[in-house]
Amino acid sequence: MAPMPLNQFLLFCWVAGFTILLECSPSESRPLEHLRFQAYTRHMDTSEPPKAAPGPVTNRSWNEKYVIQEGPNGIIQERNSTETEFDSLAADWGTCGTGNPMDDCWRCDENWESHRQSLATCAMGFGRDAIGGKNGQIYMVTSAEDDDAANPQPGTLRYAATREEPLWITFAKSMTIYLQEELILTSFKTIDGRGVDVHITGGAGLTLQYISNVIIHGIHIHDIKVTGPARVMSNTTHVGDRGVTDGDAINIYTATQIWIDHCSFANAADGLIDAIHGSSMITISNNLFSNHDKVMLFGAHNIDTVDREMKATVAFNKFGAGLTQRMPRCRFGTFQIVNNDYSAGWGIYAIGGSESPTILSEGNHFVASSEKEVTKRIDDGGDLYGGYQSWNWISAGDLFANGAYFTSSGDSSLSSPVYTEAFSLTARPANYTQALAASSGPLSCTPGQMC
Ligand SMILES: *[C@@H]1O[C@H](CO)[C@@H](O)[C@H](O)[C@H]1NC(C)=O
Ligand SMILES: *[C@@H]1O[C@H](CO)[C@@H](O)[C@H](O)[C@H]1NC(C)=O
Ligand SMILES: *[C@@H]1O[C@H](CO)[C@@H](O)[C@H](O)[C@H]1NC(C)=O
Ligand SMILES: CC(=O)N[C@H]1CO[C@H](CO)[C@@H](O)[C@@H]1O
Repeated sequence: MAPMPLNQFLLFCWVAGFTILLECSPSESRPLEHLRFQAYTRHMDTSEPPKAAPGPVTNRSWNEKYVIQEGPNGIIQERNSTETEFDSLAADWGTCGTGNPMDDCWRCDENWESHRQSLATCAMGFGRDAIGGKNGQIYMVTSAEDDDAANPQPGTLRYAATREEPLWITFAKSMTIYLQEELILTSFKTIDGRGVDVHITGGAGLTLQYISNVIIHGIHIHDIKVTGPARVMSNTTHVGDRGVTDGDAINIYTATQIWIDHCSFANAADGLIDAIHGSSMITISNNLFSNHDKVMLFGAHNIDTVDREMKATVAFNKFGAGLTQRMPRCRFGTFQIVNNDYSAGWGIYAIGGSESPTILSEGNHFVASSEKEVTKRIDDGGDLYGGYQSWNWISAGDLFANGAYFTSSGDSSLSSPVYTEAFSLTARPANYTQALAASSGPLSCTPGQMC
């Protein structure tokens, strides 16, 4: 298919209506994810979107009406089916009708508690290869204590997080963990808060440095403070002298294959999630953010050209009340920001950056409050790389309300290689974004029932 300007492309898809999405694909060379998950609709139905309630998914009628499913052979077929047909499709294809593709991968499994590690196959976006503690043992945290950061006691989160072997870390009961010092994780760990209510609050946050393959799912992290200097174990063979922390809820430093899903974040001394200094292959999905100034930072410095390699996906998050800026703020790298709910507005800007990052904004729902512009190009004193006009920022299929607007720049063709490179998962129509992000944050999960 010859490249086509974005507006013509969208019109084509609109008119094409029920034709197979593949034909609407702006590029033939998109990664595997595109082929695997290009289900879902381009029907552009204008009826009211569903009000998906957080909690168990029991009513599938919405998906019956809208979803197009991809079959086992990669054959995409429109589904206009009855509930019975749906159930058999769901069984065949492992979907469950939340409409949210990552959730569909696991949320309808009533036996989620005995299949915890199947979550590790559900990541999408650039962090899709993050396997966390898959194939490791389940470690159950029994104590909320954090008495000795240099020599953690068995049963604590810090003990589990610093072990050498892969671990799938769960919690015996609901608990509030006050971390005396930053919690430094090792590779191949999952922190899985499903079934309990875990809050990390009042003290330090999490540090993911020089590691890979971490999944953090279903925990609350809030009211994080600056801590240190201190001696902190980073793995069982190393206890280091750490300086004063920034006070991030999660600090990702030179780390890759990271998936942060269904967590809630509010209020920290510095960023809620900062991924810096050569970090990459990150997916931040289904999280609920609220009450904070500097929400999410990708790349910290105007001289960190190593961050040109950074790739991150920000998908299905809800940016809630009381947020000011950095949803996210990007430097150098390549970012797909897709199907996020920005309906609570933003104080200064939603999506911004410096040093010519590539930004592909798709299917987001932006509702401005007093500040109308979604975007902000920030002169941080670094190289402008030919000026703001040449930075590749594009909005495709976003929904704007209350005067919100996105200022595009650079390449204006969605089919150009620069945006193909930024593509990591297929956007759903922005009309559905609020419903898709409605169960953001930790889910309430009961053993024997769907989450
Ligand atoms: C499912 O939702 C639809 C529309 O919201 C409603 O008409 C129907 O009665 C619901 N079915 C059940 C079993 O709750
Ligand atoms: C789906 O349903 C609509 C109306 O209910 C009908 O017009 C259409 O032909 C159906 N499509 C398929 C593939 O069965
Ligand atoms: C332990 O941490 C130190 C300091 O970060 C690092 O140099 C070392 O390679 C780590 N060891 C292992 C086994 O990961
Ligand atoms: C609720 C909502 O935002 N509905 C919109 C869905 O998309 C159509 C077509 O773009 C709009 O007209 C609706 O307002």
